[in-house]
Amino acid sequence: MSEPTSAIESVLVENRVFPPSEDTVKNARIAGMQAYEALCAEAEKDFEGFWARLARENLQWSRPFTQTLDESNAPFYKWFADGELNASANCLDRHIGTPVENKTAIIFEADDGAVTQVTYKELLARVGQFANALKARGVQKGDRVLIYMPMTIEGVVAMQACARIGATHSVVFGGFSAKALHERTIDAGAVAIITANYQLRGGKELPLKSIVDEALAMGGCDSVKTVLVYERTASAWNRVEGRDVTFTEALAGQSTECAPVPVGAEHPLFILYTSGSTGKPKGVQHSTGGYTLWARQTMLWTFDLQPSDVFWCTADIGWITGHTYVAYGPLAAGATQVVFEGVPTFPHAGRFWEMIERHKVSIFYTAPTAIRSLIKAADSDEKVHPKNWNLTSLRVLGSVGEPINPEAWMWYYRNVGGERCPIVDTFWQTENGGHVITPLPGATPLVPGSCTLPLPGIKAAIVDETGKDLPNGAGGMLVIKRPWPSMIRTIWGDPERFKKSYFPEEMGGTIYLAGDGAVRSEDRGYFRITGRIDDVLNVSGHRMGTMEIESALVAKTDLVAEAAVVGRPDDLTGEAIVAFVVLKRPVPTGEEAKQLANELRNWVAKEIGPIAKPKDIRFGENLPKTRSGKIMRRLLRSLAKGEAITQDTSTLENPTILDQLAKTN
Ligand code: 6R9
Repeated sequence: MSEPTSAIESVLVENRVFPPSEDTVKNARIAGMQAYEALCAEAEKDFEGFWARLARENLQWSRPFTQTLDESNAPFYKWFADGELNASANCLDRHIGTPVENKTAIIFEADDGAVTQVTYKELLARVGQFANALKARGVQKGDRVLIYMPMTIEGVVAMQACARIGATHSVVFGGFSAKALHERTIDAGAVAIITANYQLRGGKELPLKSIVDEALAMGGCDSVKTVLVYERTASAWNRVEGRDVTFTEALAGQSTECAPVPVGAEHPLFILYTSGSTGKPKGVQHSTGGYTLWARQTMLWTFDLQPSDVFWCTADIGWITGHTYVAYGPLAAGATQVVFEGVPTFPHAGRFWEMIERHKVSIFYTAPTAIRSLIKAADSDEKVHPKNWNLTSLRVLGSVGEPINPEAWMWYYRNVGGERCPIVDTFWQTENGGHVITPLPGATPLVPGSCTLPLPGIKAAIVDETGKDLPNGAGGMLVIKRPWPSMIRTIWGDPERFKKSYFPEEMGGTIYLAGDGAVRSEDRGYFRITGRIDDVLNVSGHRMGTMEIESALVAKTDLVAEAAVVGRPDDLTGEAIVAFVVLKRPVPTGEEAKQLANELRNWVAKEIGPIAKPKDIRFGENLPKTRSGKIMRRLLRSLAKGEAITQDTSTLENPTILDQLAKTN
């Protein structure tokens, strides 16, 4: 990267622009803004032709498609619908007989530092064998399989094996509770669950299998016939005879060859549950054709992936980022990638930098929350500052999951990227399948804190409530005006909710509403995401519904009468969860309040998972409500931030509750 055009050190860092260096442009896949604009123009001129070309170039079709986009039943768009393919074949088999077959596909680094590598050929054999094991247990095309696994090669193999036989996987993050797992197992109607006895994180052994047992014991999961258990550690676990089988037993005698099952392009590759505005998580359903196309294409465009790159996305396979940029994209693009089991702070907070040096990582993709916590660690301990490691292998950096504040951007740019590596601040969502608004390393002049411009073919815009375009500089709602291949197809089992959540009638019913607020800069038209406009919080890059947490709190019926949850800005985690709780007993104070707050925190961890624990719990004898009984959430947001109340509170039944709710416990 060349010097910033304006080097003024000020808080207005957003004004600084970092154009790509000539060298980066020269060797890039999309070289310079003209190349980017040419692709946008191609999509503008012949939208379907553009996507058809990319689908043919990126994917191997066992039956070519003849129709590109079917809008006849909008917003249930169909892409490449009469074509047939297999996602696993497009990640593995495609490389056999090419120089990629003996290339390292995955460099796995375990929590304890042990390193294992597999080539593409070896990975294909492992996926084939696992696919045969699934078939032997009766799993068929169209079945749903739940995956509750640690970050391991086995986790990726399990996902690929499902794809290979046309089974739809649903990965549940290993930090979710038995209750969350139970809910998802039933909603998906899973026939099998793939798990491990334990997972290793930060030197600790954490249970997985016993949580599966607990979930299945909650009842209503009769569809589950098999639980496959990867014995990650030597520790004992409880076996349920007739239902449980270890990986070793299941794989014994199975051939490593398994022909990939061709499926229609619209066949559901996976369901991934994410938080929405109600208490019930949404099963986001993705397709095989459109999704795999974008997973590969964005690896090439956004990361400018070259054959010699070593790619590392730090996301867990339990999130969409781990689906698209660990389990599918890097493999479809023939990359060598690092898969990491552990956490960034174990055994020390320089682990990421040490691993970049050890594995010569050239493309590094992580979340702002991780960067902020590592900045903090480096500030307090020089020994874990990135300067202690050789990071010269890096050439592209990425950010995902939440807005990156300009200060964190600058630190990442200087201390990790050596002022040499472009940072791609990729905006996208579980529902998008892959990147939608992002800089391109060899083209886009970067502005810290901005995800810059939509990818070619993505018609992103900022509109008001009626769907009318807003001018640059005016904040509004982020929408995508035309369908794109990797978009969500429906909410599993709830098409009405799909329509209602994402395609508002007031905007005509066919425009995708992202649920984020955004603004475009006056000068460049660059997008900056201002945060969710619905009841969804973003804590450390994890999506949490306020209603989900409220439902969990009121489920503690012996203690809680009512609860309201809001977010407040947090320097480290982006947003923090604040819960306002009315107990079925007098408002506690002092030690009792602290103890009850802790009890509720642990309860939420048990109901949803530790990531949903409120940071701050406040007690009051009531919640502030309007005359019609609506909770005044805006008031609660002010209280959460510790701001003075400027809103009209004359309608409050009992204004003294504001003083109660202002106190933290
Ligand atoms: C990929 C992923 C989606 C929500 C999204 C937005 C926030 C993601 C962002 C970003 C600003 C970025 N978000 N990337 N905000 N800049 N580069 O994170 O999916 O878990 O579904 O979250 O995350 O608020 O709506 P998901």
